[in-house]
Order: sequence, then C-alpha cells, then structure tokens
Amino acid sequence: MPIPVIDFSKLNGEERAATMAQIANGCEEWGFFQLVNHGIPLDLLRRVEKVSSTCYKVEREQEFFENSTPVKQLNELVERKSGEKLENIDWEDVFLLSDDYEWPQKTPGFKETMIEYRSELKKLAEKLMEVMDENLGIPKGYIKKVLNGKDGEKAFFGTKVSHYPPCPHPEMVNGLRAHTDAGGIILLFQDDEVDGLEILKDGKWIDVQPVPNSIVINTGDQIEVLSNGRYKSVWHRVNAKLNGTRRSIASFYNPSYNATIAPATELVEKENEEVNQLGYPKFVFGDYMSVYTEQKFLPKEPRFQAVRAVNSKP
Ligand SMILES: O=C(O)CCC(=O)C(=O)O
Ligand SMILES: [Fe+2]
Repeated sequence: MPIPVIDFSKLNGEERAATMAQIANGCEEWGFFQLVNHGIPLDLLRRVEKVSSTCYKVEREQEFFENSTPVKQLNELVERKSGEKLENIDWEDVFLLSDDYEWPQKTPGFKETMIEYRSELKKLAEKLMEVMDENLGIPKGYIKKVLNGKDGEKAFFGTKVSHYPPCPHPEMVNGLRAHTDAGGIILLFQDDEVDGLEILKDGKWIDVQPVPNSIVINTGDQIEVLSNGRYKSVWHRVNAKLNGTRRSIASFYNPSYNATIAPATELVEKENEEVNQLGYPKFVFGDYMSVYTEQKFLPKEPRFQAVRAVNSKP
C-alpha cells in the first residue's frame, strides 16, 4: 500500500477541488503524502543532491566511521555477542541548517544552493498551510499566523541534512528511531534509490516509497493540536540498511518558541469547550520543546499531558 502521491500543479486548474480533497485525505488518513510537480525547479533538486552528498563525503563520512558514537557502540555490542539491539542511538549522520547557524565550509556552492532551496521550500510550506486552512475551514493565513507567534516573533525554519551510512548489522540498530515530529509542517526530499523511511499505518509499518523529484509532506504534533486532532502526527522511523548511503533532507516549519498553540476555536465544538480541557491542551511551544527533547522517542500523549500540567500551574 503506497502512500498517496499528489500532483500539486493541479491545484491551479480544473482539478482544484479534487486535489484539495486528495490533500485533505493525505492529512486526515495518512499524515504523510508525497507531492510531485510542486514547483521546485528540478535543476535545483539536482544541485541540492550534489552539494549534500559532496559535503557528506568531504566533511563527514570519515568521521562517522572512525569516530562516531553509533559506530563505537555497535562495535562493542557485536563483540559482546549478546544478541541485543541498540535502543538509544541512531545510525545517522546529521547536520542542521538555519539562517542563524554556522554552515559547512568546505563544499563549493553548498551555502548558495541550500539558501535557494530553503527559500523555495519555505514558500511551498506556506502554500500548503493555506491549503490546510481551507480544508480545515479556518481563516486563510491562520496556521502561518499561529506558527509565527506574536510581537514580531518568527516561525523557525530549519533544515536537517541526514545521511544513513551502510550498516554492517542493520538488525542491531535503527537508522532513526520511531517518533512523531514535534513541530508544524515537515517537507522531506528523500533519496530516490536507497529507501528506509516507514510510517505506522493501522498498526503496520509501511514504506514511504521513493518517488523521484517528489517532496514528502508530513505534519507534526503542533498541527495535531491546532487542528484539534483532525490531522494526527504519525509515527515514522528509518531502517538502517546493509548497502547504500541514504540521503534525506528534512525541512521543518515550526512555531516560534513563544507561539501559543491550542486547538483552533472553529474546530472545537461549543458544547465541548469545557470537555476540551481533557482534550488537547493550550501551551507555549518552547515548553513543549523542553518536554520533547527528553521524550522524542516516546508516545506524544504524555507530552501533551506534561505541557498541560506546566500550563495549569498557578
Ligand atoms: O530521514 C528521513 O527520512 C526522516 C527524518 C525524520 O523523520 C526526522 O528527521 O524527523
Ligand atoms: Fe521525523
């Protein structure tokens, strides 16, 4: 059962209504879908692949295999022959980009290419938010406004460049442990050859099948709260693989730390407003992140409980 693939260009033509419905279905039933014809130039995608892979090869790969914690821990476990699995670590190399971080230095064209890419993806994220506003029946611009917070705050737009190197014992470690994403909207440009990303759907892990030139979209815990549970954040994980290095580039459109997150009033039934105290909480995103950092790989419900507790302190 492949996850939905949606032609985003059809949003501007006769098939707009059908496309809106496909996106609504992707958000409500899947939490993950793939966009093709999304408007990001293909030559830009090719350049992004190239600079990311080069950067990994030149600046990261040797360090991963010679010095990284997952490699050390896996070697120790193999020596112990205990048959255990590494539960607290990921077989992944990551570097994070945002407007304010230091960028990799040694790969020609990296910074220029990724700045261009991030600006395109941010626009795509904002278009998607408007589609979600419309599908949810909340005012146009609502999601963007909430994520951007008050008082000139800005949403956080980050990009995580990941490589999952080949692993000699993929049964003993995850590429990335199962989790739901903390934030708002996530846009993933994944490897079109090496697979490994899976989502939990109706109790089964299913592949997010690589589709060349597509952008995989998913929604995080904050959209679940804001949509009052209509758009659930979905568990996903990356399997380690014996062969091939998998590249994935995830961009996160997250709330600013001061943004207040709560179910949109339009989506809370009036008579349920009081009952809703037991539903999704209202909180400040920074508080949620303090909890998430500790509990990323655990179920989200206790995280919602924990921020409710913070929030209800006198
Ligand atoms: O690498 C991937 O495909 C997924 C990455 C991911 O889920 C994350 O960074 O939260
Ligand atoms: Fe994720």
